[in-house]
Amino acid sequence: MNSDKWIRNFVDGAFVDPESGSSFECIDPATGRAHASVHEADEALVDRAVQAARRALDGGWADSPVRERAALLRRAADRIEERFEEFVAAEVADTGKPITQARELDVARAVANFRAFADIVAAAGQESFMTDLPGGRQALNYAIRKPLGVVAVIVPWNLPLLLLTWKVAPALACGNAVVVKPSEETPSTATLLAEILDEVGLPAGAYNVVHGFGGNSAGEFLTAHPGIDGVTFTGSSATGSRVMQAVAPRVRPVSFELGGKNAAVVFDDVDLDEAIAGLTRSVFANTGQVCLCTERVYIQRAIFDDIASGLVASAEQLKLGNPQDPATTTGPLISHAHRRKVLDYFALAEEAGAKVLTGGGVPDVGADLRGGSWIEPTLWTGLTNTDRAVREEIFGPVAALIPFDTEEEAIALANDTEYGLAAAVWTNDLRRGHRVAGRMNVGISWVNTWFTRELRSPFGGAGLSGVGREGGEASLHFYTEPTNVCVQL
Ligand code: NAD
Ligand code: 6OD
Repeated sequence: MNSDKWIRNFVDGAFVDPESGSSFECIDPATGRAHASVHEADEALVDRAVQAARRALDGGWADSPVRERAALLRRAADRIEERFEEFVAAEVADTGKPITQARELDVARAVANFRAFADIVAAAGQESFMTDLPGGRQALNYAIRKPLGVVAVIVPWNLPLLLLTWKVAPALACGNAVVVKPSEETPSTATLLAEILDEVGLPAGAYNVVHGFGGNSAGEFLTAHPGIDGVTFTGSSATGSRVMQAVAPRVRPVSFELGGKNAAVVFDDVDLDEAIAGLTRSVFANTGQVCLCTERVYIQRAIFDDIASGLVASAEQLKLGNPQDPATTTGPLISHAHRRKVLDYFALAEEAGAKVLTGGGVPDVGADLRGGSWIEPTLWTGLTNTDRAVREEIFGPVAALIPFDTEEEAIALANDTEYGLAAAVWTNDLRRGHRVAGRMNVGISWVNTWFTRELRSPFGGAGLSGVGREGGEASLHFYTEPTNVCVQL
């Protein structure tokens, strides 16, 4: 063990350790060195967390006034801002992501998530309907929204705090108690958040963190627990399917935000520089490890070479290196295991006839970082929609560039996938932009932008990309159970 730092579970308002004494190492992907050890929750500790959550609900949290919950969320946002650099450091250590990104995206968005859902819950109304009855009488229907209950929150490693708070903020806003299972790769910020929520006065048991892996570990212990009332999960489609099976016997509601194989469609009327800058972000942000990243770029034939050469130039300008350097743009992949998966796709693409325009291998990032899971930003031509590297999610800094001739062809190519998460349309013809964006079979379809987020809008995916939506009212719906009261007047 290279580090004395221990990351602990948080149950019933206190940091606790499991009886089993089992633990695992937390690796800094930039160096490959362990930076902390994590206590792995056993089944008994997960059970204690679920029971503590139930007690918090029954003890009054479920019935607490909305304005108090909204105020608590705002205090949490303020407190994260006060301890901003601690969160940044923790996120960088767990993920190897550039410090600039951790500041500007990950932690900033955690603050925004708490503030947004405080506002959303405070402004929420309830639907009501008058029903005409025979004889001129009427009935008044209105809905009372109660918390869903004990919510299992399972999140991945790519944007750990952003994705966690995107679920925890609305869940708490609606009066639920949560048991959080962060990714085994990135346990730190969920644990720091426990300190914050305790400091701002959240009742013991309303926020619990259990650490561990998926199968036969904390993830499965949690989803199979009879005491949970619902699961909100972000991760791969394969794991989503397993979680669905785990909750199926007790028919619990699920909200799933899963994988993507997202397309960009670039029309020949576009502003080239703007499109190249946007595509560079959408392909390479977070080293391609954002579910919304573009892995398929369809380019109208007349500008194919211009876009391809522009993208190669910008890919080659990305600065890989020390995450602590504010000039670094691109970090490593999350782990060596994930890099093996991405490199396997590199090999598969080349076997299928891909021409590698740039990248395709492992970069030399210098002696200090050589143990990290670094990979080169990569672009291919020569592949088609039938190739596995164009059909399956890779989750790395890589895209296939594919030409098209007509608008109809571009739409068909973009929609030719089992996923349905995100798309981006690049054009200077706004009528075309609206038309094509609306025909993309995805949860979010951008025009001339990427990863621009409105937290009041529904967010999620279709097909292999997920079940349900969160964001704004959609979150309020998932995290509550309505009781319709019908009164004959
Ligand atoms: P993953 O599915 O391997 O793991 C996600 C979480 O589930 C982790 O906490 C993991 O420990 C847990 N888990 C694994 N097996 C489990 C089981 N059997 N029962 C319960 N929990 C289990 O995903 P990952 O590798 O951490 O993340 C990358 C994937 O997440 C990609 O596919 C990416 O597209 C997807 N993702 C989707 C979104 C979205 O909003 N749609 C956002 C981020 C990431
Ligand atoms: O922005 C969000 O709310 C969100 N859920 C983003 C998901 C990114 C996937 O990696």
